[in-house]
Amino acid sequence: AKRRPLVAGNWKMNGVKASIAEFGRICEGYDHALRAKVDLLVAPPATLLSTLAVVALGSRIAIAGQDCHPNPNGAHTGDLSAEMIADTGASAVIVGHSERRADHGETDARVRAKVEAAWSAGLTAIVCIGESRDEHIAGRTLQVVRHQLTASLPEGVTGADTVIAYEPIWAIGTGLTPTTHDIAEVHKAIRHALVARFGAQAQAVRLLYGGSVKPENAGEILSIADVDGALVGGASLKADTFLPIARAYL
Ligand code: G2H
Repeated sequence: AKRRPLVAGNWKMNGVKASIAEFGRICEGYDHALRAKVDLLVAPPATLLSTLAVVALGSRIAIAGQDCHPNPNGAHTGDLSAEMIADTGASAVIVGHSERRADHGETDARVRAKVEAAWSAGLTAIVCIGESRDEHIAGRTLQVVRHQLTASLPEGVTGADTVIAYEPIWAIGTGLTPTTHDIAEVHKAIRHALVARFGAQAQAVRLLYGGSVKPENAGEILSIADVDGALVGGASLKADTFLPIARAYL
């Protein structure tokens, strides 16, 4: 199965009204040549979702939330439901990012419930998994990642409703990246586990690498077999660093 690459930007807790112009530059830079080769997505903070969804109209850049609550509504002060995310014009939502797992104690079971909520709202779930530094050093990466996959994904995953992002926690925002050999090995194991559980339809699920992706290393990382794109944090905040990552596909 030939999967269309996806370069996704995760703005995390960055971005105010002044950032709308920068997003406009990202849209302008997503030209005909890039659109022919790669999908682009930006996940801004929730305060900018509706605005960026409007700015993105016509550019074909997808907008995503960074998290959603598992429940459809109710007494959950400060939370957003998947339906609310979809209502802004977003088409996807990131769930289970390691920063959410760490800062908010999110378990695999809760991530799984969020994936189901995302699907119910018609959103594509971008599910993040990845091992810690200690697990990496102990050589437990594949074991940890396989377990997270099993526990974080509901039944019925397809390429249309789910994207997997492999983000080694020790590589996030640190400037460190695994070797291309290590990334290839983990992505191969993820693909294998997905197909074993969900069958042939899992061949269409895109597997992104995340963690300190920048223009300087994008070419090497994005050419690895079974890497179908990137989840980009810091480098997604500026058109000058985000677009060159996508251009690795030209
Ligand atoms: C990993 C990544 C994007 P960064 O969290 O989700 O962030 O590219 O800044 O390491």
